[in-house]
Amino acid sequence: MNKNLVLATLALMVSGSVVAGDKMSYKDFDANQDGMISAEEAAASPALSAQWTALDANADGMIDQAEFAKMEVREMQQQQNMQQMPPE
Ligand SMILES: [Ca+2]
Repeated sequence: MNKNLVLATLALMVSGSVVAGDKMSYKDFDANQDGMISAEEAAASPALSAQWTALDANADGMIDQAEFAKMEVREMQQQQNMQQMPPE
């Protein structure tokens, strides 16, 4: 068996699991790298499309970096709230 092929397959498995397990960043969503996330690009992520209306604050049909940053801040705050608040 080709050793290089084995190594390439392993590398692919490792990088694939990193993408699946890690939170995606703005650049990962911006597939065509035009600096904006379109609805089409957001469709790659069910979580992102589910939040699309909330994310697109100025309703121009694109999510820019400022809008994406707001979502990240909101998510961080939610996580902090969950850690701080005692269960009801
Ligand atoms: Ca927008």
